[in-house]
Amino acid sequence: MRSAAIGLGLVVLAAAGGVALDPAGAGLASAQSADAGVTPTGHTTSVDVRIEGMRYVPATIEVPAGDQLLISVQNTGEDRHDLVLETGARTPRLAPGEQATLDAGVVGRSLDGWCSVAGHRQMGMVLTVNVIGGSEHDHAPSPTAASAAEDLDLMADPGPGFTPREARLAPAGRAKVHRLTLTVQEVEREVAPGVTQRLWTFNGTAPGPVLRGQVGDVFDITLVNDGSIGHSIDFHSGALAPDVPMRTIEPGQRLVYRFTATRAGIWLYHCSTMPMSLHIANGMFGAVVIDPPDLPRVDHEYIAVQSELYLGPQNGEADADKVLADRPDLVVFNGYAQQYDHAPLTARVGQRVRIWVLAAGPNRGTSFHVVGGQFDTVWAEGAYRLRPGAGGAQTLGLFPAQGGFVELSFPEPGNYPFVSHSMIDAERGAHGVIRVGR
Ligand SMILES: [Cu+2]
Repeated sequence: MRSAAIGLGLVVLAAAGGVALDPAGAGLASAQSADAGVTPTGHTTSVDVRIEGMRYVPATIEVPAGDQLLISVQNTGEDRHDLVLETGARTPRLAPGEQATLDAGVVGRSLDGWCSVAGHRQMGMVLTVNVIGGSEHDHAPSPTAASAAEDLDLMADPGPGFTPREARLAPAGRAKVHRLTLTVQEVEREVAPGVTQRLWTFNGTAPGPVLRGQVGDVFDITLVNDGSIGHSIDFHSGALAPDVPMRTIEPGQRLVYRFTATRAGIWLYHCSTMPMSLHIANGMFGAVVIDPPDLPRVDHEYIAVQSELYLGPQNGEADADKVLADRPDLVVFNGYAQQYDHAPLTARVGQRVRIWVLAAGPNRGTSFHVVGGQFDTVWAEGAYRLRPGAGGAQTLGLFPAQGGFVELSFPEPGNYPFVSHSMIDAERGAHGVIRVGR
């Protein structure tokens, strides 16, 4: 029993180490689909491919029809990568400096290859195997699972397990040093009625936790990567050299990121591992609120972080092709489509309400508007744009990664929707309600 367990451990270790050759399994399986009925020559073609950054060098390799193809892959980059052929033959994930040999079997047709780390193929990590004297390159796309967007119905009610994300923003408190561990966790979360995605999160939610403090506070953050690929974090709320604290860490690793919040704002934090578009789209973002000095007390303080979702299959990760094409299925506040239609924010007539807004993206800004309301106060990107006694404002316009707050009070009871007045985004889920009572 004990020796069997140890033996198994060794095999797994060797595969995870990335240097193990799998002479039988992968090679035989791929030979059946790569040979296209060609007569084997009995020769072997060996090719060296280096990974440099997000590229295979060379990116095109040639093999005579009927030869067995061995591809030696050396990862000279700084992140983990692999090489997968359309036949399913693959290397393990290779850490920087590691090497593995992929046995493509006997090759009788041209083949596509790519890196299977999320988003890397879309960033150009593709390899073409051209066969000389074989059949034409078959560009049949690999079959993909149906998108969860097909199950999307924004008129539907959320499931019985639905709990709205708390939009009420707690006061900053008195601590001058904020110590927090942010753990990257891959979790399945409902993002719209009937639609669940496998998100990459900071501490299990997207957006991640809201941090709040005063100008001069120190934030001592430990990032732990419990995910399955490399991740990182970038806090806009502190100025520092990004080289070390914003580095990508591999699963199982941790880093310490310490910054001083020297300026007020509602600041974005996000994973900055490539492709950032995909890492943010799949849940890796959040807000740091640093209060302007002498921020007045109000009756209600809310926060709305807007982001997009590019739906992959049910329970799957974001669709990297949709991210690349800038085609979101949903635009949402605080991670769930129209959640405050189902669970409205509340206020009373005449009370002052402050709403902090952050456009987390990855790609879309917001034109934040309250239907039936007018803002008498607008603060954005470090300064008041409008204060009571001057004019009024109808929207808070924010580019991606910008933030601010608005203040207003309501003249009479009713249900006041809040939206991004980029109307297609309101119709894609950036919509909620403030229920105003007497
Ligand atoms: Cu990430």
